[in-house]
Amino acid sequence: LKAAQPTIGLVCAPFSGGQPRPGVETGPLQLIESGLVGDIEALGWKVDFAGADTLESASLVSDKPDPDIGVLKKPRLVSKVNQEVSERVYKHSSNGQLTVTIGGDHSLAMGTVSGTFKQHPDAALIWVDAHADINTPLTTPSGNLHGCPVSFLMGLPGTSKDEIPEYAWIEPVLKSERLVYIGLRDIDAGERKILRENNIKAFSMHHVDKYGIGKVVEMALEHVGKDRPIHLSFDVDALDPTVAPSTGTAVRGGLTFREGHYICEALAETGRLVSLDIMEINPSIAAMEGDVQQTVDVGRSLIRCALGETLL
Ligand code: 4U7
Ligand code: MN
Ligand code: MN
Ligand code: MN
Repeated sequence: LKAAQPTIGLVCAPFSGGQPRPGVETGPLQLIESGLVGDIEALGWKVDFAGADTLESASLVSDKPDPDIGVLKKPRLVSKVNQEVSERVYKHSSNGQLTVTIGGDHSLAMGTVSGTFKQHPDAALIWVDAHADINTPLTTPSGNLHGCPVSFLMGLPGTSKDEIPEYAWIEPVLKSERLVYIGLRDIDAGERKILRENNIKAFSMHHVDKYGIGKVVEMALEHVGKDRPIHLSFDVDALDPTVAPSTGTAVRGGLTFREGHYICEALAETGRLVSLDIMEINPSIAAMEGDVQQTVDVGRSLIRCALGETLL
């Protein structure tokens, strides 16, 4: 009897409510239209995909008032969308599929990580980003929820059910020792304190320069434990802006094309990747002709590498 063909559960999350710049909600459709599903199938995977526009809550227009909670912007909408994303990711995950979620802004990781960890409570989270996205409702300087998903997943002060009942559905599933960052270079003062106080492992661009990406990924895997299922949440702004220009919060001095791809390849090689996010591609942001195509192409090739393309 032949084993069932391994399957990718593909989730499109056309959502921008976690940050102020319009356009990031069109990232997923661009990835699909450029041929992502065919890419994945060509690697031998089956693709379980409901369609690019099937997330009901993402298209909710602001016909309902959604006043700020403290400084948090669009808090109810972000919560609702993420609850739906969480259910979708969990459904794929519980069917034994490797889930790939394409965003959309990075607040969506509240949903993707919640859904993944419901099926794989012992998983590790590898967060590749220029930013730590660990602001709490009490520390966020912007009120933009794409800078806060990790704090909700860890249950940090300000995120509890009592303090913000709108997010009561998020379980604090993430332990600080199961989280590791790669690519950081723009961290807020409040975040720095949180990283230090919780002893969170973070490899900044300084560490990438010092040790090389190969050693950094090795140390990252060693830190979280070599045998765990892995959720990779990849914000394309981790890459240098010359590599991925079409994104909302670009910061110079980022990962090279190869460094970004190496991370995906090395995690594919472990055979333990259970969930992948590719977030923050914004096709409305372009300084030069070709920027959008370049960024979409990079997103596609990161996904292909994470799904085994370059394994020999
Ligand atoms: B992204 C920021 F203040 N830290 O909280 C904030 F610098 O998902 C940026 O990584 C967050 O792109 C960036 O607003 C969120 C800011
Ligand atoms: Mn970022
Ligand atoms: Mn991010
Ligand atoms: Mn961003």
